[in-house]
Amino acid sequence: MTSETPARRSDGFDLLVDALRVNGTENIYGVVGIPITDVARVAQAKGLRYIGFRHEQSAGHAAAAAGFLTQRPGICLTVSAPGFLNGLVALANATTNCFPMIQISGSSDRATVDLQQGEYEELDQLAIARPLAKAAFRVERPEDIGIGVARAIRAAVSGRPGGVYLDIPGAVLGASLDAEQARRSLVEVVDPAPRQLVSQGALRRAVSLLEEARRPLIVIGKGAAYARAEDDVRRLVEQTGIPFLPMSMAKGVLPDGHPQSVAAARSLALGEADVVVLLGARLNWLLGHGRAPRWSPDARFIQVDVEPNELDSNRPIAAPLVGDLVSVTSQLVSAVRPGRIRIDGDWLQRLEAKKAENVQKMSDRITAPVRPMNFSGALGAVRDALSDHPGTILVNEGANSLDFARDILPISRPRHRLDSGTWGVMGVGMGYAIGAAVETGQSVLAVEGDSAFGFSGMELETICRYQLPVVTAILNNGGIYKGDEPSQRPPDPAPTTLAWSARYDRLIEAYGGVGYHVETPFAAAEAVSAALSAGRPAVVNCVIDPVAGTESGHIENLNPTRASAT
Ligand code: ADP
Ligand code: TZD
Ligand code: MG
Repeated sequence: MTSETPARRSDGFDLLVDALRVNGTENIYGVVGIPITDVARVAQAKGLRYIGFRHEQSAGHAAAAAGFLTQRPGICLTVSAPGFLNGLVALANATTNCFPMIQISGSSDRATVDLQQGEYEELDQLAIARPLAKAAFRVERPEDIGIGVARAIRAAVSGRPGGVYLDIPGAVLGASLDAEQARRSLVEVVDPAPRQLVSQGALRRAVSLLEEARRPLIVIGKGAAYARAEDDVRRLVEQTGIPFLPMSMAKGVLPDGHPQSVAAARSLALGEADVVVLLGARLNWLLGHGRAPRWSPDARFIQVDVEPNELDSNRPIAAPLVGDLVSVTSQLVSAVRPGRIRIDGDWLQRLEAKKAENVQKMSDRITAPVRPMNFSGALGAVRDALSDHPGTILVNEGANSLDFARDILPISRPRHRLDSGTWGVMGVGMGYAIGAAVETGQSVLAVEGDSAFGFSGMELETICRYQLPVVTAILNNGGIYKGDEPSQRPPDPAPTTLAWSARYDRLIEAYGGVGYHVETPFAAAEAVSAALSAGRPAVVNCVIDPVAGTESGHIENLNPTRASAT
């Protein structure tokens, strides 16, 4: 233990915390136990914040959120074997979403683990983490902790960001070494994510394509949000007059209320665009792989991405621009001559008309006097409450709860929306909310399906223990997608059914937070508003009609049962 270490000596615990500290780490998320408990104690003693969770997966998701929000890798600390495995979903999810994080795990004695002699928490962790992470390293000597942490940081944030695994055996943490030697082994990473400009040739190719376009479209992805490219993206959009479409976590890079947003005419914009500029967005399943029927077969693409392998992954890219978004977008802004961008006025008018039509339809759904309330009614109320708290960060997961909230809840600031992301994963809710609250100090509203919430619900205790300004609104329709499915084997409930009568509001009361149980949009608006104003931990259990919702939400086409039925 550090307090017993003579001044001239240091140890692995000290060194690990110092190695993180010299690189700007302020917060560590984790669950303690053998052999890493003292990492957390030493971190606190040296002024870092340690946030202790109830499950490593949520700690990992918090670290990933920290990475996305700060451009510094979030740190997740886990114990060996089971704790390590619990954290891996978050590490893999961070890698999939291109968020920088580092999972640092203690591990058991190498000699006995490698001979499979039945060590306490025996597992070959490095081998298991490697295929799930962007990079994976093990530190075998205390004097290598500094360089190991430096390697992990650079790997996490350089190029395409991702999750990095760093394995530190207990013996390395406990090892003692000379304090001066320890100090000299620390490494401060210089320029971990260097700027990357594109060549004039690549730029000219892109600009001439834009000048040929008649129905151009800019698609903004979460890579642009992460890159903090909002100023350059705004210049590009406003100077060219090109309509834009945000991917879900890119909402707020430009405000949803921006006149050039065609989010409310998405299908029309995708289907008819002839030249598309992708700014930090992949042509994966979320964009129909860039293919018909979602896109015109004749559309040509300009793609800005830091990862060269991303280009041509689904569809040929006519003008690749490989570099960081801030540099490349500002290069584009300087190179484009706005007078030479000629957009078909008729197309813009049709986009406007479609937007107006869809906005009206949504407004009708929100105000329809439906009882029990449905997703639209409840989320219309949440939207009203949020309008008085514009700095609130939104976390969102579920199926219908995700689809409806993405459309109904406007986001007006960059990096103010975190959601199920590229995998459509459930379980990010409380972890993302905690990470966002800790890193930014701002209020967080987590809008959760009742199923989605269950994956990380025990972290309500963490939220209360640290008194974080997190309000969780649960859209409780009594099930996964829906709560009204008849069972094939009574008295067991159907596979999609959950307890509709569950009083999630009472869960948080057990930890000292405030619970609200609401059955009308009016009550929902009052409760969310009061909870956000109080800035204290709260749960709003919104009772939604169990018949509301569709199976798999908006991605029913990916469900083999349903796809064959239609
Ligand atoms: P979305 O889901 O919002 O469409 P994706 O996660 O599919 O976004 O794509 C994000 C893309 O952004 C990835 O291909 C990633 O390589 C890229 N990216 C991440 N950071 C940067 C950056 N700083 N500069 C350029 N591209 C980036
Ligand atoms: N497990 C994990 C880790 N991720 C998943 N995406 C799923 C399971 C499958 N799944 C979905 O894709 S959405 C969902 C599950 C279980 C929950 C939907 O129910 P909900 O939302 O209550 O959260 P709605 O509003 O009822 O649709
Ligand atoms: Mg549900």
